[in-house]
Amino acid sequence: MADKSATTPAGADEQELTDGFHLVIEALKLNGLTTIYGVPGIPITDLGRMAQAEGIRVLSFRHEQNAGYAAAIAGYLTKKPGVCLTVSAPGFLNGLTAAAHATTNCYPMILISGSSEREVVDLQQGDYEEMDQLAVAKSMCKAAFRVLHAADIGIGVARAIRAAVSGRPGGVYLDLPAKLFGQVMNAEAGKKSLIKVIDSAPAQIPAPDAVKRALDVLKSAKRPLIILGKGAAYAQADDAIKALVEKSGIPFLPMSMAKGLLSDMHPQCAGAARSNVLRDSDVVLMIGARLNWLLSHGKGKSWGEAPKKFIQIDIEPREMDSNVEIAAPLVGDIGSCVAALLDGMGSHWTAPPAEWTAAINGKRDDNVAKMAPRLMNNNSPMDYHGALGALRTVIKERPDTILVNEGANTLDLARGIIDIYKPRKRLDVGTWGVMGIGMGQAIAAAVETGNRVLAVEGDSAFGFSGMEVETICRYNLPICIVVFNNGGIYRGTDVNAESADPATTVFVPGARYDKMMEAFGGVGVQAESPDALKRAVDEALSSGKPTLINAVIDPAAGSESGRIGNLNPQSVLKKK
Ligand code: OXT
Ligand code: ADP
Ligand code: MG
Repeated sequence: MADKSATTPAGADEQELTDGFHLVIEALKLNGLTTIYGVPGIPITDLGRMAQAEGIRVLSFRHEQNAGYAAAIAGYLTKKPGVCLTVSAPGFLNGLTAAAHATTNCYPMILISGSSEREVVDLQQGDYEEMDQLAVAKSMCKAAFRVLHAADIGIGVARAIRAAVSGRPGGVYLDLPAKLFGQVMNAEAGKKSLIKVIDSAPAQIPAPDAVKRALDVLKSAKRPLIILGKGAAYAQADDAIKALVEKSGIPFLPMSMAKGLLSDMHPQCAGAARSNVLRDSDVVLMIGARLNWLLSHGKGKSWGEAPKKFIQIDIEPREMDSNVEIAAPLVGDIGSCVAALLDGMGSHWTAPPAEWTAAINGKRDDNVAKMAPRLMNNNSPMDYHGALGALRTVIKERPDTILVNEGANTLDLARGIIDIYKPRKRLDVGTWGVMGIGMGQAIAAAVETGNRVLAVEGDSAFGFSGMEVETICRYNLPICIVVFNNGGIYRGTDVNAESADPATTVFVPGARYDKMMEAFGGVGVQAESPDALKRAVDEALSSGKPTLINAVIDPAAGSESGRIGNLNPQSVLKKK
């Protein structure tokens, strides 16, 4: 309860009082939001202190963007909004990138920022960290709210929670002006003003005729395919999805973060025959995946010439027909939609034609066999395949480890090489292909699940959030970071022939990222061969000690932009 000597309403001497600080904390706790990721400062330093004193776990980061990425992935992993707390203007803007990222990726997250005085901000009189944050947030977030009165804090938090998790999840902004925290009110009335959100993400049952339509289209298929996206992983309907895939006998293609929803070793997994299944399938059932750039918008060369019919399960009706016609839209939550399909399939479902499944399995086995020898090399300096071959074995032996992955070559090759065995064990750059998610995701994964975390990072990617190694050491988290150090963005070999400045894509050669971890009391290791890398990672994951392994990769081993070099615009003028 608040100190009664604070600014009190008339006649308040006799009453028990509360204030904005305490109401925010109580509102979060009442709704089970017991972890905050953030950076302290005016006007929210005391909010963090008090939250910690009241039993909320408050993790202080070195930069708000990383705290925001942590909150966003916490939302993905738990289906509860992850909370990020920032100071006004610049801190808010740092956190906003992550809230926008959460919205883009459909992760539930609440960005709470302190803000400056409305009266001064609105007259643009130059307040400390002045900014109309609500206006800025509106265009980047799924929803944005401001609370001006202590009595409305309960409503504000409840609205933010509902907006973040119901329907298609996303990033929500909650603006709390500095003055709000000190506002005092009667404690009993304050308690009554709080809301425990009931059924924050209600089941959305699909319409029976939509289910029938979907089953009719699926039955008509000769070469069916199921695509699982990260929405399917988020939904935590793991058993129902496995049952649907297995009952249907249809090959499935996991999108990057849906790997492991069913094991990559599952006999129906077509991950290693990606091009073929996209090109040759005739009916595609999409479960929690969008036909965006990652699926070539559902058209063009990679989808082949033959006509294709799409069935799409999504909670967001407006997703349908976003890029191509959806023959059978199935709007609802994935758990309910998959259960309805299973029900409608009855006890006799005809498996897809054997020529189709055999062709896919043949291609998959060919690709796997082609890759196998490349993964066995013990070259020094390492190439990507040798290094990732070692990490692939680590994950096979420790399938509960959560893999965080960013970079270009480091991302694209790890995605194909490292098999994932369990749901939600692969976290990566997501829909935007954003660098910088690494340390925030690693920290939240460790905090939210208690599992070991292996972060496989390009040296450029790591640099975006590298200072958080101090945070990892401070909270003593069981995170092993492997920096794939090839001395640059994509490669470390570019040369600028025109001046003494280095080329734009290269870094200091031979850098020792492992020393950064040692600086804060963690374990640093330099690994120059796949065998040494495997030994070091095993030791780190066994001990649980914060560890950074500087994995020396041949600077010439990567390719421009990894697997997406085709997206680079080309100049019609000759390169110098
Ligand atoms: O079927 P085919 O024959 O085609 O074969 C496919 C599969 O069937 C097969 N496969 C397998 N074979 C055998 N065995 C197994 N197990 C197996 N599994 C699969 O392999 C192939 C390929 O399969 P894949 O990967 O599934 O298929 P494909 O065709 O690649 O899929 C297409 C996509 C689009 C779905 C996929 O490529 C994808 O998900 N891509 C995501 C790419 C992405 O998001 N990239 C990150 C952004 S790149 C760039 O923007 C970077 N920046 C700029 C920047 C960014 N991003 N952000 C910010 C805030 N600022 C700037 C920067 C700075 S990257 C970057 C840093 C890079 O440098 P680093 O040092 O960090 O990293 P290095 O490159 O390592 O130096
Ligand atoms: P990926 O990148 O793996 O292809 P996307 O992020 O593009 O996945 O797509 C995820 C989709 O899942 C989004 O369209 C989102 O609306 C949907 N989604 C998220 N949660 C649910 C849910 N519980 N039920 C149904 N659809 C969901
Ligand atoms: Mg690199």
